[in-house]
Amino acid sequence: MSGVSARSLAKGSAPPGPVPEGLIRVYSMRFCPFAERTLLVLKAKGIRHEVININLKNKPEWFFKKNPLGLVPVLENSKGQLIYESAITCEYLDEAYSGKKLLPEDPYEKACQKMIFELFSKVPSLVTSFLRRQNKEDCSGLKEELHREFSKLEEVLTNKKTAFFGGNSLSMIDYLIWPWLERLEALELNECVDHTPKLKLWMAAMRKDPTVSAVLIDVKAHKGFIDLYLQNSPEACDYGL
Ligand SMILES: N[C@@H](CCC(=O)N[C@@H](CS)C(=O)NCC(=O)O)C(=O)O
Repeated sequence: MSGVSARSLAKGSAPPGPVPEGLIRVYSMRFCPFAERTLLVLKAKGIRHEVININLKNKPEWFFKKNPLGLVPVLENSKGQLIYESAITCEYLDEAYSGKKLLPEDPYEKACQKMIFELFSKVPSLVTSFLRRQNKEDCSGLKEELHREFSKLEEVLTNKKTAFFGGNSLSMIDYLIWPWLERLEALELNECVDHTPKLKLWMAAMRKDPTVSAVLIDVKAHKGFIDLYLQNSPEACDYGL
């Protein structure tokens, strides 16, 4: 019952048992961009993990004991410790596990990544507003706002003169931003990056990364999920299974 492609657990399901020694568990939802951050970091660092998908349209009662906010992602380790909020889960994984360090050691470089994270911070809610808009509602304002937010990211890449946001190799900040850019095509929002050539090159480079390509969901599946999600279907989280 665990695994990245397993059906989600819903209201009435039995709570999962303790996490086996040597594993970490992530409560996720297959199409959640926040949970994708955590999955990217788990994969990039080669951390042994299990995935339990949660039906977010019909949450199990026990899930609120894992995260009082009722949101995915949540990590649970074999000591029963729980960590929620995607950026916190990613930083925790980077600190708690050996292997490739995704956040820089240098305090200034680390601060730079956090500042870029703040520059990006309006994008998730803009994308959600776009997704939830009523069918015929004019979305040109939202598109303009996204256009402006992406200009800020373009400026970072232009000033840094590097292929990735943390330098010339991929690091934590790239994984934190990527899931929303992955969804642009499925949301028919590609025009919002027409004016940002460096961001487009970054997107192409991201797609080539083995971690990103392993975790990536294709456009058709994203669209299938979005259709069911907009219909408020309890099957949305399990689209395609
Ligand atoms: N700030 C949270 C946001 C997580 C979030 O919004 N997750 C969504 C799925 S993409 C969720 O769990 N939604 C359930 C709900 O809103 O009830 C984070 O960074 O982890």
